[in-house]
Amino acid sequence: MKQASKIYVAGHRGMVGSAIVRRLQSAGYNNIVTRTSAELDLRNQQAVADFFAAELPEYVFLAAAKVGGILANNKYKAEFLYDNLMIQNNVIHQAYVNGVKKLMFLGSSCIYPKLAPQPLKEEYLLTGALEPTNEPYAIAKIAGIKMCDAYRFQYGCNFISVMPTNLYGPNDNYDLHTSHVLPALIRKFHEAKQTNAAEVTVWGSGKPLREFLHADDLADACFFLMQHYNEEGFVNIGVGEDISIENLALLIKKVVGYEGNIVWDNTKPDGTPRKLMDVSKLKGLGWQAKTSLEDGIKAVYHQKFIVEQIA
Ligand code: GFB
Repeated sequence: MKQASKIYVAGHRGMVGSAIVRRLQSAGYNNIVTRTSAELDLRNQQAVADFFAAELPEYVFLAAAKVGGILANNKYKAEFLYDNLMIQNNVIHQAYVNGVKKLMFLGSSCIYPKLAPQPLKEEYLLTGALEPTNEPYAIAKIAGIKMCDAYRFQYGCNFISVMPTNLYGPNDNYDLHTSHVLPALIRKFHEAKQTNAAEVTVWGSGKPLREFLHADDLADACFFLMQHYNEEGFVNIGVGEDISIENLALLIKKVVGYEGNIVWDNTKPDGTPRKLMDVSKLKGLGWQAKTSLEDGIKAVYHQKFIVEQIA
């Protein structure tokens, strides 16, 4: 990938795609092609075929997806399966048809079996049943990995896959019904502090363990792997450490400076008990995350609720 190469970042308005665009631009890559979902519906086969034939990108980062937290995954199962399969089938196939030199497909740690041994090694894929709350999303992402591998095997395409752990960062979703836990808790504690609320409700038991990676670290890893990984299978991207939801809530409460109580809502699902990535493959290739969880939470909280609200 050269600085003048034509690079299509699918999903450039999302948290992941926007972080990849920032990373490319900071390295001097300025021939970046983007389309909003209003300009190009990636679920539309003909529209995607026309776009690729007209633009002929050399490299593709496939960061467009329908994503959401545990409740959104559980509620919109049909959309999570249909939208994601259509987006990735269209983009991966047209990348092949139009001779893209290299494509990176981004998945998620929820592809692993619900009760897989921890930490999650790449080889644990398809060794057990999936977590029911996000099975449709996971099935779509597993299909994406297999599609990249099949196109490599049958057509010789250099299509690679990476599986990030739970992410947070700029341009995250803060809608309390559809977001992931980290932005949801930042918003809940911030609003409770502002209104002097006596308590904040956090879903589930607080016992599940999750690993959190800053989107800028993810983008850096993607930029690195786009240059150094050219094989079938996939690479986990994570920090290699996790935290209970209870301790995450306490950390966010501290960062925000909220002094009330936490109440647990056990009617909401816990999801997978634990999904800690084994990042030895990534480390072996020469990459490691930089941002500590506390620093990352401080940065996103400051940007979202202090800087943006003053602006
Ligand atoms: O981040 P989250 O929605 O997704 O939830 P998953 C993680 C944990 O935090 C669950 C708890 O145990 C939630 O019950 N939690 C506590 C909350 N309070 C809240 C809250 O206010 N909002 C949310 N959203 N959670 C998703 C998958 O799983 O992770 C996707 O559904 C994807 O497919 C994504 O893989 C990365 O980590 O459980």
